[in-house]
Amino acid sequence: MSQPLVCTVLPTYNERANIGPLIEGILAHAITPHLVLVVDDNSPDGTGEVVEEMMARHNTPEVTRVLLLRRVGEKGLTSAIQAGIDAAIDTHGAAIVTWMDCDLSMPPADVPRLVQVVLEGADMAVGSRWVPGGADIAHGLMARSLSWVINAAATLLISRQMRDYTSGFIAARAPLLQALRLQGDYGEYCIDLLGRALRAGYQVREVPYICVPRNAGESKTGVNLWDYLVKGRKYVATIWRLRR
Ligand SMILES: Nc1nc2c(ncn2[C@@H]2O[C@H](COP(=O)(O)OP(=O)(O)OP(=O)(O)O)[C@@H](O)[C@H]2O)c(=O)[nH]1
Ligand SMILES: [Mg+2]
Repeated sequence: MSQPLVCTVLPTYNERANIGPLIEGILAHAITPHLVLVVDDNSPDGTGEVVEEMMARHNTPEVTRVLLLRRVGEKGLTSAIQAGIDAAIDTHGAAIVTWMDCDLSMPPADVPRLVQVVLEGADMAVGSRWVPGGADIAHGLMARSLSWVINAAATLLISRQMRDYTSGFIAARAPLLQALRLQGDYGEYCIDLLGRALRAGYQVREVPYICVPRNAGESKTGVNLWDYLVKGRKYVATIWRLRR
């Protein structure tokens, strides 16, 4: 029996120093036929050019392993991931789609651990910092505490089945992603997706992973408390909307 195509969608904005090692790592650890699809919002730092170099290095006339979807005049994390999911399934026929941050905080060696859980029968696997074996050694006390509070509230109000609702490190089967489209601007899309998947009865499993510090470049989320509070407000609103 032929193995299913897995596509990893990589949303990037100014990840020039990270995207090359990330793509190399994903392809080196792949356990099935694997396509890497970078969705770059025309990053001024030249991330797209690095991806083009990777395409020249890894693609052959027989096999495409790396692709670039360059969006011009459009920006946003959630819409970038959704555009990648649509291309992965509709254009390239992926059976499983995974996605992750591109700052190397989510180790590429962990992608196959998520894929394996889906191959074994789950509809969705979620990289989790908050189950035994997982950890967050990337963030300071303030960011970790806020994340802990948000996730504790989500666990309490949405479902006790999950611990890391703001993961952003996901592998899922195509039918689930065709039924549940991403909603929201930034990290709250993940709370929303997991909440709706659990409610619809999909089998969702957490896989522990250790979130490590960003390799290079700048964070787009939080440099100060105000940034976190602005984003946190949307997270809280999403949890409240999905409460049992
Ligand atoms: N295509 C696209 N990607 C984005 C956009 N904003 C952020 N990203 C990517 O989304 C991922 C997460 O961004 P990060 O800056 O790591 O933010 P974060 O993980 O929420 O914050 P930290 O915890 O501080 O790392 C990275 O791969 C970014 O390059 C965007 O507007 N468009
Ligand atoms: Mg990050």
